[in-house]
Amino acid sequence: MSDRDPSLSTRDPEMARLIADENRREHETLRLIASENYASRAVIEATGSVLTNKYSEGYAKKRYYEGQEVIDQVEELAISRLKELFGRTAHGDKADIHVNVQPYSGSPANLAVYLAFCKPGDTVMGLALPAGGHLTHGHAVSITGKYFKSVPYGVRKEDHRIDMDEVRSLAKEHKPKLLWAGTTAYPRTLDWQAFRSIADEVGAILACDIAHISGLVAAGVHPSPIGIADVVTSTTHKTFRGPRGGMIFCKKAHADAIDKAVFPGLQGGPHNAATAGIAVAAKEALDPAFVDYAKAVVENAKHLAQKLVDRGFAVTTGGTDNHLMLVDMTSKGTTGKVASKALDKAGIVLNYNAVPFDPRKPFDPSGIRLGTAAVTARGMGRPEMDKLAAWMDEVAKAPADEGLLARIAGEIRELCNGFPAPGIRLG
Ligand code: DSN
Repeated sequence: MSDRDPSLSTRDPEMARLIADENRREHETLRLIASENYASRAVIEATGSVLTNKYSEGYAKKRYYEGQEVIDQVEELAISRLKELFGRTAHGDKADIHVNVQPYSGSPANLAVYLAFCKPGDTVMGLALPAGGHLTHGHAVSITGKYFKSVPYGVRKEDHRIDMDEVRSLAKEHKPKLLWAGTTAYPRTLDWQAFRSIADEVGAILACDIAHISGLVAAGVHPSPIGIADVVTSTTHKTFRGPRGGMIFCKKAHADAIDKAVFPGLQGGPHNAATAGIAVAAKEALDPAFVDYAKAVVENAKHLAQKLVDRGFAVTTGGTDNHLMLVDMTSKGTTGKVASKALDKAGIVLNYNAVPFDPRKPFDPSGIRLGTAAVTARGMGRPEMDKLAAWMDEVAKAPADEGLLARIAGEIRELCNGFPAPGIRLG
């Protein structure tokens, strides 16, 4: 059998080597991209299983192909675990939570919301991308900005926080069909009730995108919009620590519209191996240790933000309430791109990012974004955040000093050896 079905390293040594290289890279660098994490070995095993072979268009007990006796259980297990997990911190009637685990990722989940509730040309509102929103919340280059009339709201110039007065006045003026609350680069707690009351004042559907913070929401470390919003979307691979995928929570009154929008509206067969990985991640998040993890993510982020402020970094809003922070590198005499490329060489992996009211272009902006979800998954804490702030300071002062970058990369490799990452297999 092994001759007919050889292992990856025998069948395709080139790809096996690339995967080994990525294992090593992920082991020996500090992963600070705020939207990334380490999925556990168990999640990776489920995601790399034979479940990938099966087509199962439809939903449990209503499929378009035979042979679903296992897949139905996989999907139902994922849904029941997510209901239990997110029901813990949801508002109102826990029995009124419907879950769809079939979106391929966060963007398709968000598109399903448009398909369920809007017609092309309808007005939608979301946080502007340069202020920390997401492409699919109506940005001009996204289908959501091309097929819908998008009215973006922003953050205040003085404190870079979402201006709920602006949201209300724009909503009253433009009467959106759909109001998005959700962010990809915003370090502060979102006031779901405030969004709810604005949506109610203008008769809008309220959709909350918790892709970045779903692990924090599940753990009760960030307030939950479930039970407040009409619909809540998320990816499954950020603070939630699952495989790449998407999920949608909604009130039962919207279940039919959401399910039909996902399939057959937007997608064909669900990615069943990803669904299994989501179920495993939900089981892991139901463990009390996950609450400790989520609290540690936020504590590390707050600590790191303060250490960066102490070293003269311009952290937007002065700190963070969640897992991420945005830093304007202008005061350090450099740009986001120069800094992120130099930090990458030094083993500190993050992304360049626009900061609010950034005078520079999105492909060469002023800031960087970083988050603590992945380093916390390795067990790192305050002492490692202190070291990280010191290394970042050194790099920011001399981003072209190749010797310095190589020295720090070596120190980080050594640090990482003491903090094995979940799911990483060094061959
Ligand atoms: N690409 C994700 C992020 O980095 O925030 C959002 O989809």
